[in-house]
Amino acid sequence: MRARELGRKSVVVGDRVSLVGDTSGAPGALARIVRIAERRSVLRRTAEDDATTAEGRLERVVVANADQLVIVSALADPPPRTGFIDRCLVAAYDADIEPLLCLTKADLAGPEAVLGYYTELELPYVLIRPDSDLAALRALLAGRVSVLVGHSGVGKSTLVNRLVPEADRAVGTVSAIGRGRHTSTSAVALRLPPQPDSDGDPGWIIDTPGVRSFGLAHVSAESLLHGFPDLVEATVDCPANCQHTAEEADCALDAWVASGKADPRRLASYRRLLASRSGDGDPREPERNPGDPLAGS
Ligand SMILES: Nc1nc2c(ncn2[C@@H]2O[C@H](COP(=O)(O)OP(=O)(O)OP(=O)(O)O)[C@@H](O)[C@H]2O)c(=O)[nH]1
Ligand SMILES: [Mg+2]
Repeated sequence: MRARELGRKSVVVGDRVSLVGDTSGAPGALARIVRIAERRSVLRRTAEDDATTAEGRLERVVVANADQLVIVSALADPPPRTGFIDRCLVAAYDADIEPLLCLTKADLAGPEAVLGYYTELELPYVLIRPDSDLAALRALLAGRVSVLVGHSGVGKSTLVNRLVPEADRAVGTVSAIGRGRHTSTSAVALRLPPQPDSDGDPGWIIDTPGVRSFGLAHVSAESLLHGFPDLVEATVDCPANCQHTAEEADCALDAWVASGKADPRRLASYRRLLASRSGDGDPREPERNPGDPLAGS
């Protein structure tokens, strides 16, 4: 239990804490959390993008001390949303956590459309199908604390159960309209099992509940751009105080994209994010980009 001296400070999954009391872990043992160690990283999200609304100010710490953000997206059922992935990338770079794209349900659809959108990013990725060998993923998870984030029903818990056979995470079904049922309701950190071919630390994996969106009200407009490393270079040619919106007459991003140096869909996605922060975006489907496969579904 939390000690009273912690006050309102919350303890989140991934926190390193000091315990006082009976730390045997035996049934009935009681220990108090008396101190939370300084966090190496903090992954946050807000309920909405617009910091001027109450929802936008409602900030949640997803996990502490993660080294890697595993962005889990199904290739179908539910369809991938590059706008959502872009938001996760912004959050990862903002929190100084390395991103890894994990594309599940590769048995149902090909990854070409999603990977094509990210070609200029050198974003590490893994493809997962029910029978796939997980050695490449295990190698990327080794020695680090990784947190899985993604929409409900993309297969986060299914993957955790394969990586940690005794995890016994509940797995849900995806409804006819392609939405998961929010099967997981809390984040859980699990130690990955040691691998026969390696004596190093296999790392930790954190399963989290599916999220509908990934609000970024806590990220400054300037920091949003860090989620778009393929665009960032162009902005040195922008006039002073350029906001990089479509209304800026001399924003260098337009010429950058026009000359083929970046995908126009990436610029459109960045500008959609900028707009949603000022309350101008589409609040219903903030993470959907028009170019997404099955975007109309
Ligand atoms: N075809 C196929 N189905 C999969 C794959 N991975 C997971 N599924 C199915 O997708 C459904 C949802 O999986 P879950 O693991 O519960 O998804 P989740 O991301 O944990 O969902 P929440 O806990 O609601 O956030 C289950 O019916 C799984 O069997 C895959 O690689 N291929
Ligand atoms: Mg789950």
